[in-house]
Amino acid sequence: MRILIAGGDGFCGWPTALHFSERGHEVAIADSLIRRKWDEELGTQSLTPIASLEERVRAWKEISGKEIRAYVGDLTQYDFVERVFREFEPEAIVHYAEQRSAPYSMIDREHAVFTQVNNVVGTLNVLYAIKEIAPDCHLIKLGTMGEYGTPNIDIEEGYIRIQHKGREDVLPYPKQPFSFYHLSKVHDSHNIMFACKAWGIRATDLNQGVVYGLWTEETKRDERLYNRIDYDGVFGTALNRFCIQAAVGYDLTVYGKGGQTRGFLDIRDTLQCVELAALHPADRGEFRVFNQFTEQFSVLELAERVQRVARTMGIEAKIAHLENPRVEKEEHYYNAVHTKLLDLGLKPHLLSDDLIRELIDTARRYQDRVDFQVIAPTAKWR
Ligand code: NAD
Ligand code: USQ
Repeated sequence: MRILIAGGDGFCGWPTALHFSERGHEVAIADSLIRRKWDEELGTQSLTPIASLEERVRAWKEISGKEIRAYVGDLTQYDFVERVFREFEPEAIVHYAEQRSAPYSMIDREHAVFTQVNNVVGTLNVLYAIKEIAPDCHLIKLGTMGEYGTPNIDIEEGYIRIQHKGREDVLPYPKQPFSFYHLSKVHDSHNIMFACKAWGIRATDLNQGVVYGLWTEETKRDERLYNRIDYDGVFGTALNRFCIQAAVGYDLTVYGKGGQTRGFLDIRDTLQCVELAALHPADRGEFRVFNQFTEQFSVLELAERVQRVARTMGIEAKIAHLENPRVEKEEHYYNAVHTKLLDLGLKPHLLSDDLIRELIDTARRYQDRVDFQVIAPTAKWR
């Protein structure tokens, strides 16, 4: 299959590109490399050292004998998207290329506007490129579980059957997103759903939970293939942050009570899910929604788990309950359905103490790269 990985220089995108290439697919990456600029803007960097995209692709060729084409450009520029589609003629596109941090989108007006323009316009351009150049191309779009928020009823996979005044319909599940970033994903979902209906595009929206872990089979093979992992207060996410904090002796940053419950998954399962979606494409005109996570945890549960595993490694990690910078429920009901990917054959890597130990070990190895000044949360919702 000819598969385009938009956002292929990022945390999920780079290992995905290698995963598909290893399995014999023809892979191209499209990325503006803007994520590396946000590191500079925020004065932070990946815990692990990462090679340039050019070097990554060259190293992969040397190690595997396989070629990955790299297109550097911005999806918000239609001439770029058009060129990539005309030259590469993708049969599927995995679209990761968005500003993905909720705190970044809440820094101020400029960051909120940037996030929504970047994400919504980029996705619209991809939809037009599919319509005009590759109408059969399957759009595999990364959405987020955060589109749903935390309603006091079970969360379904994309749609809910509703009875109202004696009539019944299956409608998009109500959305109560957590931030301007999460809102951008809702806007994308609406645009994609409409394009499927109007133009007969095939699309799968993967409402992904929080991704943890770092290493995949391919990224382990050589230093030049290492993936990025974020620990800072803007791009770092809950479990990965806690492991790195434990390793460097920084109190684990639980926001408020820590009763916030979310869906989580191992990065190796991100690759599996995206592959399953690609191998079982949506029909023409179909807008499929899968909830992409494997387990639910509260933030405090994860911090306590990291604390326990760290203790077995001789580390006494403390938990700090920081004032919550976000507006969110700290105690709530949460039960989200996630069976569609399991039905397609997903074999989850459930959270293990070994994975936590491996992350703590990795963080110890690179502890000199950790800057304590960027760990605390800075963006405030109020
Ligand atoms: P990331 O920031 O590491 O990677 C995103 C990549 O997209 C970067 O390399 C960036 O340079 C590129 N990009 C951004 N805007 C672009 C544009 N306009 N044109 C071209 N390239 C652009 O993010 P990630 O953690 O790999 O997340 C990938 C996707 O998965 C995102 O859409 C995110 O919303 C979604 N997601 C991530 C997580 C998670 O925990 N990391 C969880 C759920 C969903
Ligand atoms: N949290 C803490 N301490 C921390 C970091 C986070 O208590 O140090 C809490 C947050 O308040 C929140 C929860 O942990 O309640 C999750 O926060 P997060 O930063 O780990 O993840 P989030 O902001 O939700 O965003 C991440 C990705 C995003 C993706 C989303 C999936 O950055 O791209 O869409 O996870 S989901 O959470 O399902 O919306």
